Amino acid sequence: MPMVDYSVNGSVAVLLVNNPPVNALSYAVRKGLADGMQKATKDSKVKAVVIAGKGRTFPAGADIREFGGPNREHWLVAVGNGIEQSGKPVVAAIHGTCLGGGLEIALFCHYRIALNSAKVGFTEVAIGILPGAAGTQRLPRITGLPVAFDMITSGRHVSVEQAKKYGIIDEIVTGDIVNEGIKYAMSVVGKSTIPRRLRGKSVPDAENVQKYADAAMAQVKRKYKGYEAPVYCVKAVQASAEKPYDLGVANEQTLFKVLGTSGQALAQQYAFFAERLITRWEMPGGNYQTAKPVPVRSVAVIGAGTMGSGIAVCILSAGLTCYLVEQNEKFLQNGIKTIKSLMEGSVRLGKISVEVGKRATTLLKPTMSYDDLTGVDLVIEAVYENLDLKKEIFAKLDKVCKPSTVLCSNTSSIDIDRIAVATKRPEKCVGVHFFAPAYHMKLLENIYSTQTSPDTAATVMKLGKVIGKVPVLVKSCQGFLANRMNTPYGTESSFLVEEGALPWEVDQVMEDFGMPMGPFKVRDLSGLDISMKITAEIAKTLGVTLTDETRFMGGSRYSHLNTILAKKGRLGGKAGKGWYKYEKAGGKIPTIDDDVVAILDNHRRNLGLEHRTISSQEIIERLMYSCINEGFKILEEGIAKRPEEIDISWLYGFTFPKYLGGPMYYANKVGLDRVYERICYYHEQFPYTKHWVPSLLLRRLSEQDVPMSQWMASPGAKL
Ligand code: 3H9
Repeated sequence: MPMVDYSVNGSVAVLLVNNPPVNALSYAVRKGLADGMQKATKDSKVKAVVIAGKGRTFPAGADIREFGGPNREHWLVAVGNGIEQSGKPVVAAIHGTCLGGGLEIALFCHYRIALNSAKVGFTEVAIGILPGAAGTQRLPRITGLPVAFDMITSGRHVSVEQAKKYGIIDEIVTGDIVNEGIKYAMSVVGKSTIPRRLRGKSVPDAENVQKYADAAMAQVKRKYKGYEAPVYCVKAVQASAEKPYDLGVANEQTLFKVLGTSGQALAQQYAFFAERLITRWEMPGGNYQTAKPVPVRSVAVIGAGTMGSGIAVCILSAGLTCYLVEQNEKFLQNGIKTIKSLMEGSVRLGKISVEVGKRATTLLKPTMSYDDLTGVDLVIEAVYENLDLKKEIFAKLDKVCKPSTVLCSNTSSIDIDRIAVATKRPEKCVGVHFFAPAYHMKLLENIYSTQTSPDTAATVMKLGKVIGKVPVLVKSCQGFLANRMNTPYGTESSFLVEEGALPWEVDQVMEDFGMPMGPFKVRDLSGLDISMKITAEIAKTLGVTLTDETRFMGGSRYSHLNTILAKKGRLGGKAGKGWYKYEKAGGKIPTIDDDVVAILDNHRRNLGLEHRTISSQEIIERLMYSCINEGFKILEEGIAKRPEEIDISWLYGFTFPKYLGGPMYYANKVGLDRVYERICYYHEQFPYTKHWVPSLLLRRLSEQDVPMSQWMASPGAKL
C-alpha cells in the first residue's frame, strides 16, 4: 500500500503522507518519501517540493510498533539526507503534532511553515529513547544548546509561536496547510538550498557546551531520577557541539541502539500502548463503542475540603461550570479560597492559560443549597469516608437533580452498590476516585457497580479525558483496584519494621527500586491520623477492639504501629514528627529520629517479637510481590479486565516508575514462576497474613507460561 501520495501542482511536487491515524513513519512511509524525492528530482517541471501529512497531522514520529522488529532499509536518516541534499527547495508544511521522527524529517527540509494550532517536539525521551535520526545534532544548530537540551530531555510539546521564536519554524500560516505549503514553495523556487542545510551550520555558543551540559545533566538527574534516556539525551546533544556533524550523528546512533534495546525503553513503550489500550473498556452490557456518554457541561462538587476543592480545580480548568456545595459559610469560603489560590498557581506554572484562569471565577458557583443543583449534568460527592453520610447525600441529590444527572462518589473504598441503594437511579450512580492531590495526580479510577449502566460509565470515562486525567474503569469491590492492591504494600512495610528493619531502611530500598518516595515518608505526608481513622473504622465494622498489643484483625496479621505513633502525637510532617522528625528547612526535610527506634524496640518487646536483619531483596519482595499477588486476585475476580489497567493505575495513581512498566509488567519481567514460588514461600512463613494466600490465577499462569497479553480476567473460570 503506497503511504505517500505524490502529486504535482504547477511546478511544486507534493508528498502527502497518508498513514492514519498519526502518519507514523513506518517502512512504507519512509520508502514513499524516498521514492517521491527521487521522482521530484528527476522531473524537470518540478522546481520545489512540499512534504505534508494527510488527515489530522504531520508525521507524529517513527512507528513505535516497528521497534524491535526486523531491520528494514530506508533509514530515516538516509531519507532525510536525500531531502537535505536536494537542489530543489523542500518545504515541510506542518499541522497537528509534528513529533520525534516527524520533526527530524522537518529539520531535514530547507524550510518549515506551520499552522498556528500545530505543536512540535522531540518526545522520544518519554518512550525511553532519544531522537535517532539526527535530531540531537540538528536541533542545537538552529536553537542553540540550552533550548535543545531542554526540548530533548523534557519531550515537551512546543507551541508554534514558541517554535518560531526558537527559529524552528520560518512562518506561521492559517488556512489549508497544503495550499499554504505550495504557496510558500513557489516563493522559494530558484533559491540555493546550500545555505539552508543544517549539516553545514555550526552550533551557536559551542564554546560553552560543558557549562550547559553540566547544568542539563544535573537537572535530569534530579528531575528524572532513575531514568536512563534523559541522561543519554544530554550526552547526544553535548556531542553536537564537540564533534563534526557526521561523527555526532554516528554517536547518536550508538546511544540510540543502546537505549533502544534497554529494559527501560521496552517498559516505557509498553506503558505508552497500555495507556491507549485501556481506553477500550468493557463491562457487562456495553463497552467503549456501544455506550453513549451523557453530555456534561456543568458539574457540582459536594464538599469543599481538600479533595473537593482539588476536584473543583480540575473541573474549572477544563472550562466547565462547577457548583461547589458546603453546609456552612465558613467551609464554603475556605473552599473558594483554596480553589482560587490553586487556580492562580496553575496559571503561574503555565498549566492553564490566563484566560481559563479568569473564566474560572465566573464558572465557579458556590452555594449552600442543594436546590441550585436541579439542572446540573453530573455531581461528584467528595465528603469524608462515611457510608451513612454518603447515603444521605445521594438520597438528597436523587430528589433535587434532573433525571438525567449522573451521581458520582469520590469514595476511595466503599462499594458503590451500598451508596446507590439510597437512590431510585442506581444505574446512574458510579464511583470516580481521584488521587491526592486531585488537581495534580493523573489517575481517575472510575468504578461501576452491579447496577451502573454502560452509558453512565461512558460519561465518567469521557469526563476523565475532558479534565485531563487518565481514566481507568474497574468493577466495584472493597478498596477497588488501586487501594485494594496498594494495601499490602503499606501493611508489609509495617510488618518489616516490626521484624527488625528501620523505616528509613525500607524507604531507601524502595526509593532505590524506583519509587519517588518510600512508604513511611508517604505516610508522614498524608498524615498518620488519617490511617488511624481508617483502621478504627475497619475495626468497628469487624467488631474488634484494638489495643497496642493487637496482632490480628479480621483473621489476618495486623500491625498497630501507625496508631501507636499517631496516639503519641506523631501525626507526620504537619505535626513536625511522625515516622521521621521534621526540624530542618522549616519542617520540610525528614530526618532519622532515635525516638522512633525506641518506640519500635518497645513495641517488639511488648509483642515478644525477635529482631532480625532483613535484606533489601526481602524488602522488595515483601512489598512488591504481596501487591502483585493481590493484582492477580483482582484480575481473577474481574475487578480489572487486563493487567494494563493495573499497571496504568500504579503509574498514574502511585507514581510507580514508568521505566519498570508497572507491577504486573515487572512481575512478567521477573518471571511468574519465580514470583509465584516466592509468594508461596512467604505464605509458608506468614500463614496468618491473608494477602500471602497465593492467587489461583497466578498459579495457573505461572504453570502454563501464558504471555502477558493473555492474562485476562476470568471470573468464574476454572482455575
Ligand atoms: C521516534 O520518532 C524515533 C525517531 O527519533 C528515530 C527513529 C530512527 N507509532 O495517542 P492517540 C497510535 S519515536 C505507532 O490515542 P491522540 C496509538 O497507539 C516516536 N503508533 O491519539 C493509537 O493507536 P490505537 C516519537 C502510534 O490524538 C493511535 O495512534 N513520537 C504512534 O490522543 C492514536 O494515538 C512519539 O512519541 C507512533 N509513533 O495523540 C509520539 N503514535 O488507536 C507518540 C500514536 O490502536 N504519539 N500511535 O490505540 C503521541 O504522543 C500521540 O499519539 C499523539 C496523538 C500526540 C501523536
